[in-house]
Amino acid sequence: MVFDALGLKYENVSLDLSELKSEKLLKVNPQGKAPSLETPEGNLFETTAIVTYAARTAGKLLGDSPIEQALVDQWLAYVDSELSGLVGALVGQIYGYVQLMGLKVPDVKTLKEQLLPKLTFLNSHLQGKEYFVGSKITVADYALVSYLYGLFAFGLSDKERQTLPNLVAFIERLAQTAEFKKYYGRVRFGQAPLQAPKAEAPKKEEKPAPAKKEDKPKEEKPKAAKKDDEDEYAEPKPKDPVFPETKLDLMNFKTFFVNEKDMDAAMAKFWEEYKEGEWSLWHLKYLKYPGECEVVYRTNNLLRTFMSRLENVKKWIFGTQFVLGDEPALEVEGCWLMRGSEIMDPIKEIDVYDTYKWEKLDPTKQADKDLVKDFWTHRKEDEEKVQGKTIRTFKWIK
Ligand SMILES: N[C@@H](CCC(=O)N[C@@H](CS)C(=O)NCC(=O)O)C(=O)O
Repeated sequence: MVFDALGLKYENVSLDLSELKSEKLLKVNPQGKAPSLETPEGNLFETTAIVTYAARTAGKLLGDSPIEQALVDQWLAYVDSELSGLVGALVGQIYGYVQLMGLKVPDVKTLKEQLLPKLTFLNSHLQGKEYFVGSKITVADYALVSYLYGLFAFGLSDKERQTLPNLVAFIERLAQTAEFKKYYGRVRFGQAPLQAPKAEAPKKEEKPAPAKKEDKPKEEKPKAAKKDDEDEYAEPKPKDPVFPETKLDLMNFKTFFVNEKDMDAAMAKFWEEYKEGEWSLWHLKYLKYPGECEVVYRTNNLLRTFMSRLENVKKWIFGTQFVLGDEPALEVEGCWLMRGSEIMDPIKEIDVYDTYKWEKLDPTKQADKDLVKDFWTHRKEDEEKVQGKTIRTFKWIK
């Protein structure tokens, strides 16, 4: 956001959690953490250092006088020391990556109790003000809104937000900027706080491995470091499905596709690597009940619930998922690449599996190839269309 606001040129590289400790990233940030910045003058880590470097380079967004500059530093330090840890732990649990990374943090309720007095303090500071420092937007505002938006959207109830009206107005003010819209889309506040998913979904009964086996499944080596017996959900892990061999490396492909600017080149590479049978392509459409999918923010909740169930199958799928159309006739649709030629059991076991219509695509048909392209090459919310319907919400399945 700050780089866009400053009009600086940059390249944004998205990484999967698993890539954080890769050799490539460790060269930029020896801690293997995001964000990190490569510059011709040297590499940087720590968000605050990165945004102040950018703002100093452009000579903007840092305050107009020594006292304003010091106040910007003050709020950046406040974000780092008072806010980021608590918000990161709370929102990180709701998003599920705290559990994925096995981090030990206090529960959501405890974190919220610690956060609410700080939010009240920030809310009072904003009384009668539009921005945190002076009368213009500064990097401090971007730092604050980055932490506050996720928390306000997914972690607080309507009632809690009502006690913090200046902060809600602040988020909505920042949300009008092109740079906010680019990263977060339209501002939306959930009706109720989202529940943090459990560390591991409770396992269903183990199914016998499929009879047909082209190649032997790899023997799972016991992982010495992981103490499953300490996990309250510890049960034998269901075996991974067995798939025919493939040369398409899904992890590399995802990184390539998501970052590639030339969509024709991205699609051409995909069709080159795609082999029917090793993989299959699916069009998904949510089966609405009357009264559902009428309002974007509620339909987003529905989409989010579905996405939160995909954690265990992500390693075998890639694609996009959308809320499409106009209120009150929205659709939730997606197009996925999936390992194997049929829908794998772990997907069929997802509790909301039956609420979608799953249509297998036939890439020998031009219309089905066009559909994949349509779903995978359009992302701009409220601007672009997919299947002739305006994109309201876009999500990668990756
Ligand atoms: N204080 C650092 C925090 C960086 C950080 O912890 N980033 C998280 C992602 S938001 C991360 O990379 N975690 C991976 C890890 O700790 O291994 C900053 O603001 O840049």
